Amino acid sequence: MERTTKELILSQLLRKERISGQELADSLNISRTAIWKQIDQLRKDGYEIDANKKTGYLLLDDGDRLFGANLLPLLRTKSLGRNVVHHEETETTQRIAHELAQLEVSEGTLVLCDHQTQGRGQLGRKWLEEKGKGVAMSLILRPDVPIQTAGQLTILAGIALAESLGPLVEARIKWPNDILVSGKKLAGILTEMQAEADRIGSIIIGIGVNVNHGTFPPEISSRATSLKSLTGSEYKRAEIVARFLNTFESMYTEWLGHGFAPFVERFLRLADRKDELVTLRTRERVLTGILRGITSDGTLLIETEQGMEEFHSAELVYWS
Ligand code: BTX
Repeated sequence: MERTTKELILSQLLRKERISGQELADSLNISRTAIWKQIDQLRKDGYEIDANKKTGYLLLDDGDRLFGANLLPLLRTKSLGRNVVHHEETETTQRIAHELAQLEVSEGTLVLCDHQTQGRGQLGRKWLEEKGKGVAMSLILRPDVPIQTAGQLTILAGIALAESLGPLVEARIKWPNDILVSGKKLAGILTEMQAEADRIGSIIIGIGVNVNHGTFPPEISSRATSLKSLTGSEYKRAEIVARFLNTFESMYTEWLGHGFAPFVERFLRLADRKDELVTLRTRERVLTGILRGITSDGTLLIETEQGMEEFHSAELVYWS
């Protein structure tokens, strides 16, 4: 992927060592004036850069950007997130990930953006984002597994996300794809697949996390929350991404080798409204019952008046 001059300058500055304008100009084969223009642009983007006529430029603060070079030092993974495609602004990271998946990029390629303008939720719903406040990422995987097991990755990613945020907040999973804290939505997961006949080409796991939001648009303000609202602290978004990837990679490897069964207990510990009366909407009906858990393949178990019923695809109704 072609990197812009601005990105190339940034990756040098992210080494956090002072570098002269001449050195930068020489290494990129452009004029010092061109370097200065890009530095000015980076400052407008939120990077705090000290400039000294004699000694050159020093990055003081990375402005909490989601540039790959910010993420790399935090990763303990082998393949996940090792190839990052970063966009300042895009409509949806899912679309970019779908395009990249067609180009056969490596497994674990991660699409990140600082501002997602038309984030997608499930069933055509929208995921709302505020510039520079949240994480919007799409992870490309290429598992060689039966197509019907692909949905388990949503739950797996949910467990990884909830566990990785565990030290910060008490996160619960609303089956199958939302992360809640105190009944409000902190994060959402959207898993999409590219398949041919009965073979998975790639799976794209899209994750949105509310990190440093202070307020939300009126339509979601009563049901959304952020790490900042919950803890009173701001977080580096790259740290949240790294926490997730560092937790998820070994789970993904275990899932490829041993399937979903080893994760049922971990899910049950995090399941929201377990053993409580819930309302469930399926394509055919709306019903109530007690949420008992999931089967060894991730199917939801609800105890209704008819006995224990299994649901592969349905939605727990929390909000009208
Ligand atoms: P979902 O359909 O379960 O949730 C969408 C619903 O959640 C919306 O209808 C709205 O009520 C509420 N909502 C919208 N934005 C937020 C928010 N920021 N915080 C809390 N609640 C909200 C969940 O779908 C899956 C979302 C995945 C988003 C990621 S971001 C990266 C990737 N790219 C992309 O376009 N989508 C995914």
